[in-house]
Amino acid sequence: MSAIDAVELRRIRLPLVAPFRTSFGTQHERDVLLVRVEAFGSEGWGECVAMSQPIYNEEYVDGAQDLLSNVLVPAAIASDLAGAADLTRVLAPFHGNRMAKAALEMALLDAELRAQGRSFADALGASVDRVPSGVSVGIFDSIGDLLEALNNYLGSGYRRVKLKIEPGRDLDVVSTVRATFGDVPLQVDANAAYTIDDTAHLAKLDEFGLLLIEQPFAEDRLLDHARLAERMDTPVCLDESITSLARCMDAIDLGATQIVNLKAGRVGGYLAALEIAEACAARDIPVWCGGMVETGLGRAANAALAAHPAMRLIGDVSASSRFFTRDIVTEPAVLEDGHISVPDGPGLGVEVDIDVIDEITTERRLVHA
Ligand code: OSB
Ligand code: MG
Repeated sequence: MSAIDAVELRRIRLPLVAPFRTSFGTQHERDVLLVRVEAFGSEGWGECVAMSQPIYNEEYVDGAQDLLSNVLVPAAIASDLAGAADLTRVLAPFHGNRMAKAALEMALLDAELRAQGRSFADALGASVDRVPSGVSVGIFDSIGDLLEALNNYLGSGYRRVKLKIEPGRDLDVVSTVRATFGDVPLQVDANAAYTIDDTAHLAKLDEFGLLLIEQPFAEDRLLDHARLAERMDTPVCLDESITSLARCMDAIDLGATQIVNLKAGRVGGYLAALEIAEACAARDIPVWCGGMVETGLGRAANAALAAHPAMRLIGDVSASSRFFTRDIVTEPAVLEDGHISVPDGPGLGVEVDIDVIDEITTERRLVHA
């Protein structure tokens, strides 16, 4: 039997401070699946970053919850799992579903590291104790409202801005933002809203000196991204397409990605993310830490990952208040001098506020060993 004594799955609902609109839809709240484990003589928490519906990638919260409760958790409990790093091997027979797997691994890592008195930051090879913070800004109907939001973010100290774009809301938006805010570090994210036929149009973004363009085309269009990269000076950066170390290396070798947005959930967990970060560093490919509108749990883990030396660009690791009025941890991430500090306590280094979690829990299921 494994070192896992019990696993609890919880669904919570967290309202967002404002709707978050991307080319794939508008979010009004975060519907999150939390995983609590009793393992290695300790307790740990994980967070599944899948969205309510399969509109960012193919995963979705109900699917992840079903798979975890009926397949992944029972398999892990029945296995000879010796440590969190062993979970990849134990779950290897089950294809895909990386966000579901990542949530369980995150909880196990938290428990194991707490038992060892060791932090996520230490385990992930963090080299700094705070990271500069970027903010991902959604699509607005009114350019005036967008400029006002940007003015507030920049006023509070964010060091880099990512603008969501889509066909019809791209060149004009970027041009106006540049005209208003000058040479602020700026990049754009299309969430796969374009096709190769938009190449000439997208190349017009070159005049705005963007840091990068993120995922213009569909997830499986690696060669199209490589063709775009040949026609554009702005570096192409893949997000949705990067689902594993192999896919990432292929994308780099094909010329489909000059920079990598790394999200632990999308690649199956923080340990897989670390492996990718190291492989990118070995190839001199800059990496930055993406976000999935995480609660204070995922935000703490992301801050640790973003502190790795391979993270050469500013990531989407923002303050909790960018999305939430109330978080589920006792000390939510705050912006200080444009930075987020990297927790250094055991495990995730943040503590859950169980009263808040209880209050917003919509479903609960305990799986015993
Ligand atoms: O494409 O990076 C993305 C949020 C949800 C799903 C996909 C993306 C995003 C963001 C927000 O851009 C990142 C964050 O601040 O958490
Ligand atoms: Mg993205």
